[in-house]
Amino acid sequence: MPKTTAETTAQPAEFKRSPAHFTDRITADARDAWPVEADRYRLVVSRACPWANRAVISRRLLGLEDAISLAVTDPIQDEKSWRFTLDPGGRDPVLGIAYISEAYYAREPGYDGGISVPAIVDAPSKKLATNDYLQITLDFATEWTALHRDGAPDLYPEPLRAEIDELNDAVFRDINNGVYQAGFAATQQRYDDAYTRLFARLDELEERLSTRRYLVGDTITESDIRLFATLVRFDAVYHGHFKCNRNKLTEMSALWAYARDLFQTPGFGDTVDFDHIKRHYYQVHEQINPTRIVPRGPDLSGWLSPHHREQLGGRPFGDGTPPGPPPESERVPPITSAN
Ligand SMILES: N[C@@H](CCC(=O)N[C@@H](CS)C(=O)NCC(=O)O)C(=O)O
Repeated sequence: MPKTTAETTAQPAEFKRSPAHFTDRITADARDAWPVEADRYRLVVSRACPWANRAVISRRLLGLEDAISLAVTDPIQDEKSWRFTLDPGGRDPVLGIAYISEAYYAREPGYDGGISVPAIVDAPSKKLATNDYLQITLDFATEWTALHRDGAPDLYPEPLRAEIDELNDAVFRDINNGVYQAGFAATQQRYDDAYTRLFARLDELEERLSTRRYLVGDTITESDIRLFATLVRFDAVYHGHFKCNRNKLTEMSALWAYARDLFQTPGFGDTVDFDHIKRHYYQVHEQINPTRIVPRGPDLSGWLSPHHREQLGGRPFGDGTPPGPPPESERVPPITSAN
């Protein structure tokens, strides 16, 4: 099986996330020589990946679908990493490549670092522009504004940035990355530490979200996107596979209602493919699931149940409006009572 970032970076006693290697930014002023431009770049994601999911949600909320096209990889990597086996002939129809690594090598011949999604590829040159997952969504929100849809929300409002950044750091450390640290811990101590930090932070957010609809301010922001990407995977993957099992998300009433509220908001649940998520984690991380058996559960129908969070007020899109439905070619399988 392929080596994942998690495997290749797992230290004897601690899970280390490798820093993004290609940190160029795509900006309005082209300061890194990558100008914001419609119909030029391709956003390559796995629907399994929480970091990529953030970029897909931001793109949906901001209405950037027409500006930057989407390529979805097979959820199962092989020894050459993420591949386009879902596409006819096993090649991305726009880039003409079979593996995302080809765009990394086009950018830097001889590159031997990690290959990861999300990745933004410059379609004309077929070169990777950036794989800086922490910056991609912030730049969608603040640099791609000329290409936003009418009614796009402000996902990174200037007056709230300090609060958003501070919260995001804590959520990254203890939750987004915390679940990986628990799952890939190689010692009891490291696991215990990650588990303790994870649930302490979830308890804190449970409290915070019991009186407010969204994490910061009264509208959806970058912080909600980041937390959602982990929460939506929690019961399906992290609870069992990563041993984050003090309780399920469905047992934390405010967080569960908050996650459902977002899931049912256009731009969130319509980006989530539970089949890709489950197959990726359970089949690729062979060292923690040697049989590679993918569990049947959990029952997903609760994601569509009423959340009653409107009672807390809040204006999901601020002065803006929700996005329309996703393009036909980007639809994910709906939740049914069978899954
Ligand atoms: N680029 C970052 C974050 C993005 C990331 O970790 N993406 C995962 C998928 S969730 C990935 O592509 N890992 C490489 C692999 O699994 O082969 C990193 O290298 O740590």
